[in-house]
Amino acid sequence: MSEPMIQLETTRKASSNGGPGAAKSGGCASSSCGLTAPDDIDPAIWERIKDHPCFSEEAHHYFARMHVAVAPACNIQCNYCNRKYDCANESRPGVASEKLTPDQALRKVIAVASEVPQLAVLGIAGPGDACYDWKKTKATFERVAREIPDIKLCISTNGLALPDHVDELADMNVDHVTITINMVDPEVGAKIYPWVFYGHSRYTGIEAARILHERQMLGLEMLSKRGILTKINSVMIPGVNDAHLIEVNRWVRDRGAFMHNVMPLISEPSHGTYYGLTGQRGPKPLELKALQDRLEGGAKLMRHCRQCRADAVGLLGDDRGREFTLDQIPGDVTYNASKRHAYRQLVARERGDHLAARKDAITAVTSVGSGGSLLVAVTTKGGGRINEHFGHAKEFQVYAVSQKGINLVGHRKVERYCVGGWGEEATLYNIIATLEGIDVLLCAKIGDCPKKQLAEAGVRATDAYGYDYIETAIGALYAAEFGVEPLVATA
Ligand code: CLF
Ligand code: SF4
Repeated sequence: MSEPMIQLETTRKASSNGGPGAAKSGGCASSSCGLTAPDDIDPAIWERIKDHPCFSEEAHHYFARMHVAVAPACNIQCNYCNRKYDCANESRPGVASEKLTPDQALRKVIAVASEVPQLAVLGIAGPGDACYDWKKTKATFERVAREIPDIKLCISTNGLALPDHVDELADMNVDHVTITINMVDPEVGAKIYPWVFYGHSRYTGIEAARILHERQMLGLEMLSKRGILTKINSVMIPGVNDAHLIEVNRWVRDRGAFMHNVMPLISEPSHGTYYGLTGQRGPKPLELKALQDRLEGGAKLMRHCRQCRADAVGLLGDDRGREFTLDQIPGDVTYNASKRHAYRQLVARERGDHLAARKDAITAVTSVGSGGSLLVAVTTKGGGRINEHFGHAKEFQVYAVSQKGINLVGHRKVERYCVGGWGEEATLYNIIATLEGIDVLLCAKIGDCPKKQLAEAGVRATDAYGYDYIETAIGALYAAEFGVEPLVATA
């Protein structure tokens, strides 16, 4: 296992001596700011989401989740799923995760919680359905809650068996639930679900989709009634449910959903799914973004989902699952809370500063008359800062900045450019293609060679804002581009 990161990487390298963002980073420098809810969030809700990397975009810079694949049985068939792999409702299709018994899962959670200070949430997200394979889900949560009471418990479900377990979820303090809802019209549903298994019988066609739809709506209403925060995942399937998801968004908002996460269908023929084998394509990134833009104003949108594995471990953009396979975990592992506790104290201070700096940056860009806009990619390894070198980045977070504010609009995964101290030419070529449409790339450090090739492709890359908060850097960049008044650091 690699050395855990307890410190936040906030320090500008000696060679990076300032640049436009240097004097502006940090917002309030005092550690006594503490952490209060952002202005646009009810403080009571903030308390419940502030450490959940999926339910709070801001939290995903600081906190990690881990999944344990303990519930492999499923009660429906989705046309984008091949049972050899993980549940594609929550996870990246085509991936087979390590399946565990509840006791093995407990061992793994203890090992991860002792080593990964950012860990805040334990999720059960396939393969299979956490509510249908309920005994194993429940046994896992009960064991883990006994050992690590402050870990948040989270499940993802297709919703068919959900109404049978809402009371127990509430009793177990499961405060975050995801339901995958791809349709509210059974005619659309019949094109997505060939069958469901319900009440000892198998149903097909429109009847199957109708049963699933009714159970999903009932489950959502029951969760809302008990005050459990519910996220809806929808898989965007062009030509099948893409336009229909606008109606889905309305239905779930009206029934109390906290958040809506529209995910792209991934349908590689090699995954062996019905859609993959019949040529059903997934949406292009710009089609997904266009739909998400149309959904703005309805149920709150999640735009930072990584479609992670069913055995993922770590920050959303940095899966450390391979470091924690069962064969690497001692049989007699005991929980050591010290790293998590130290990290939380550090983060509480840092986040207060980050939120203040973010607010300043957004106020600056929204309060000017410039009609300009930029699409900005950033490299980060957490902490809300531009603290990753270009050559080490495995993804770019993409922000849109305009008079509307500074908003995360997605991420783009890439292969690491620098391997063994050298940049790979073929990898750079792919990275440049991945960055299509990006105006500016901000990173902690970048060499002259990739910088020059990116510039030739129309992407201006700079490390002048290295180690600044992301929003502070983007705000300063916007100021430099469009003549906005520079930001003033809060005293
Ligand atoms: Fe896991 Fe899902 Fe809970 Fe998060 S993931 S069960 S809500 S703890 Fe998160 Fe991963 Fe996206 Fe899921 S980024 S796939 S939304
Ligand atoms: Fe596959 Fe998940 Fe659908 Fe079940 S609910 S068929 S595991 S994608």
